Amino acid sequence: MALFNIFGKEKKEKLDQGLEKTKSGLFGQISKAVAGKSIVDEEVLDDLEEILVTADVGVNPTLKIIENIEERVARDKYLGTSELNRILREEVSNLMNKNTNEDLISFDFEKREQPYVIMVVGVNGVGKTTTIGKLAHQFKQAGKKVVLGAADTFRAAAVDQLIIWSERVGVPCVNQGMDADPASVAFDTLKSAVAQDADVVLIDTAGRLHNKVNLMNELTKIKRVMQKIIPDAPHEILLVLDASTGQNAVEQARQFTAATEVNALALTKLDGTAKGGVVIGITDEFKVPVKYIGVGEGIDDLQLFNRFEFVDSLFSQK
Ligand SMILES: Nc1nc2c(ncn2[C@@H]2O[C@H](COP(=O)(O)OP(=O)(O)OP(=O)(O)O)[C@@H](O)[C@H]2O)c(=O)[nH]1
Ligand SMILES: [Mg+2]
Repeated sequence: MALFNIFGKEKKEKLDQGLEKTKSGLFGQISKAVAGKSIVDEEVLDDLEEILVTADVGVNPTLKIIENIEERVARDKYLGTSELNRILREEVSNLMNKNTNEDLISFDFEKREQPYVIMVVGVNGVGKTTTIGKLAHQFKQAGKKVVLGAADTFRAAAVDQLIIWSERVGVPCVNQGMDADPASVAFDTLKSAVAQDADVVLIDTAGRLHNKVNLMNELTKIKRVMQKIIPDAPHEILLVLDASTGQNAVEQARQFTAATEVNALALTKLDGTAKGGVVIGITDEFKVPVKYIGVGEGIDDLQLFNRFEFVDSLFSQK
């Protein structure tokens, strides 16, 4: 399988490392819950329920998982606690695979007539600009011509931050400085991308609070203006969520998906958090696919999300 090529191995190790805290939290708790017990009984299931909720899997997905395990226990009264990790792994995979979209395995894609436009949205500090830098790097590595657009003109230094990333990656960044009209920057960026026959455009936007109506209206305006150049743009509205905020990230996903046509999710900062279980809850609750995950601050620390690899890293015992 293409997943385990040379780069795949390094990538998998990075994912294993990134999920370390979630994993040790989850399995440490499970080991405690089953200590001295040989079979999965009511008490073990109660403890497991609490552990999953605490690991930020979310209440509804947790209940689904527990119900399924209860059914297995009803069928097999002597289900051993030594089986619990394997069973949990199966139930988590089933839950995550229900959503039938295929996971992407490469940043490469066929040449399109016009550039593929990704507009990146999300609240302050979740990792939008960093994700754009990392994505630009991945697309460039895949041989794509990338153009960035600095449409976060709201915060001092936001434009500079994107320019620094564009220099690191070696791709152009269209900007009009701070305080410029974001829609006008987006318009210029698309114009320039078309003129250069670019493959991918990444548009940074200001971190907006989902409950601020006028800021949401601004996103709509950016979109409308972009469509004057590329009628079906943006092709991807990528909502960036900070996994380390756990259930807050889920709440942001609810609000953004209700207010804008988000069609892809990126979950950042999976490294260093014990709240990685949030990925399970998000793939269960939203039809919008998790497409990218951030596993560190470095330029290479962004991966295409793959459910199989994720579950494997979460449950593999070394
Ligand atoms: N550990 C870790 N840190 C990350 C990751 N992604 C982003 N960060 C860090 O999160 C911080 C905020 O990232 P930004 O990219 O500036 O976030 P933003 O959403 O653009 O923020 P605003 O422009 O203020 O709305 C930075 O210090 C990043 O290095 C990740 O996957 N892992
Ligand atoms: Mg930013």
